[in-house]
Amino acid sequence: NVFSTGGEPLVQLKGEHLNVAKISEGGKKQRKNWTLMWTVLTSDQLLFYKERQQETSQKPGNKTDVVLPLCGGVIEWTTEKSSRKNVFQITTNTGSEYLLQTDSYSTASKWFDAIRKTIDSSTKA
Ligand code: I3S
Repeated sequence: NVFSTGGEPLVQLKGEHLNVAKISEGGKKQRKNWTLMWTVLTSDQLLFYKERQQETSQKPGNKTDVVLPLCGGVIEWTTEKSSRKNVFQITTNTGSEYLLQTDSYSTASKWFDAIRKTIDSSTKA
């Protein structure tokens, strides 16, 4: 379901609610605080919104609460950083670390695969 919305970033994966916890910012450890965020994957960024977005307003700058650049990032599954299941970690090229989690393995792996592909393609670009 890849679609382009007229000059806005190509949306690879439409919004879905995922649990998100930032555990490090710029290499500095943060207190873990899981938050349910509406998550959108574009061609080179992951966007987190506190509130569910309409498809027409899925663009950066429009009440985007967190923009996570994926170029140069690393994604890996982790069983050590949380007791929750289906947790994967994204490390940005500036050394920020985010955990993402959802109880559905198929949802988690769908996001994992899509983000990994996006990291690969935006890093090569
Ligand atoms: O890695 P931690 O510190 O065990 O993570 C837990 C804490 O973030 C905890 O909050 P408090 O530090 O306020 O107690 C959360 O409630 C837990 O969910 C965290 O552990 P999990 O295993 O859920 O990531």
